[in-house]
Amino acid sequence: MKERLEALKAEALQELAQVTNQQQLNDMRVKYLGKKGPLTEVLRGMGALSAEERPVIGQVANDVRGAIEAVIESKQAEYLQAETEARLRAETIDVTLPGRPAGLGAVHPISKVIQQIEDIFVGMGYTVAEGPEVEQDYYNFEALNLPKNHPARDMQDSFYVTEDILLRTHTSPVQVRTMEKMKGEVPVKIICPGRVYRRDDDDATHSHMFTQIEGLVIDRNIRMSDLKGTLLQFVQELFGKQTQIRMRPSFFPFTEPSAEVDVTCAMCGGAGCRVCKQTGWLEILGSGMVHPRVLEMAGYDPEEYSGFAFGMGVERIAMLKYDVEDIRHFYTNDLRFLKQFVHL
Ligand code: 2NM
Repeated sequence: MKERLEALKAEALQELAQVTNQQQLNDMRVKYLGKKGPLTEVLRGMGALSAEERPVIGQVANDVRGAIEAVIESKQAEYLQAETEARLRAETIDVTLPGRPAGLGAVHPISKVIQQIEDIFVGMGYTVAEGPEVEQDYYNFEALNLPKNHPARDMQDSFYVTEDILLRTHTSPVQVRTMEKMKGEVPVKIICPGRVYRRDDDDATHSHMFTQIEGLVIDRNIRMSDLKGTLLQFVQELFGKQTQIRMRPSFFPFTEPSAEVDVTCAMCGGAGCRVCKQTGWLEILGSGMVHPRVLEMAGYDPEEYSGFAFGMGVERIAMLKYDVEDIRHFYTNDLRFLKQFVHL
């Protein structure tokens, strides 16, 4: 029996030496150490042995089992280590590789122009004021010298929420609210950027929603020349030092006198081109001296104080600055359009 065990050990160790993978090793474990294996069979036959032989053979059987197990365990450890190493190799991350470029967004051209205009006026000592887009009739019309049934109210056909509440048609109500808050204190020196709404049919140059920036200055002795000098300084910072302005008489219910302001066309320098329709001039601003009734309603004595105000459409300025031919490009959010402003 001892010889059978030694032969079994030799056979197992020789066969184990040929094993090259985990599957074969599992098979060997079952074959030699399993319940139906030869070792179990030998141990089961030990009952037939004499009392002297039994411990001797038992010892040999245990040694054989131990030797086979030792080889299997050592191979098992070898495979586990090889598997771990292969996994680490496969899952290695090279942290020194450059990252994938993150797509950079761009500031929307309208936001860009708002920021530029705000910077220019902040540089002149103005404060930026904002207010609600859903506004009361009083602030949008009444306080701006546009009483009920005034023809200018039809001129700016509005979006009404109720009989008394509407989407603001200009940012002037923010200026009225600011004057109210200032309670007659001077100077008032503000610009008001924001969205405004008018019931127009959309086309290449009109939108029912657009962006306006209005300015207001109130103090003692504010004159038309202050308005003119301010606007000249403004357009020269925005369009370039060579820019000139001209003022033409106009009408607004909330200013008297009123003037439209034209700038020399930056495209052709005033020679005449497609953009300025051969006139050399571009209309970009409405302006005037604040109407005494507007001052009075907002709590400023028109005998002591005067002011100027102006307003402009941001989209129109952005269209001129960036040579955009259709206002609807600003709202369509076509990435082919927006991406052109990444580097601007
Ligand atoms: C314009 C043209 C002329 C204007 C007037 C006022 C206020 F509130 F002070 F009366 N704010 N803005 C004004 C004047 C706006 O936009 C074309």
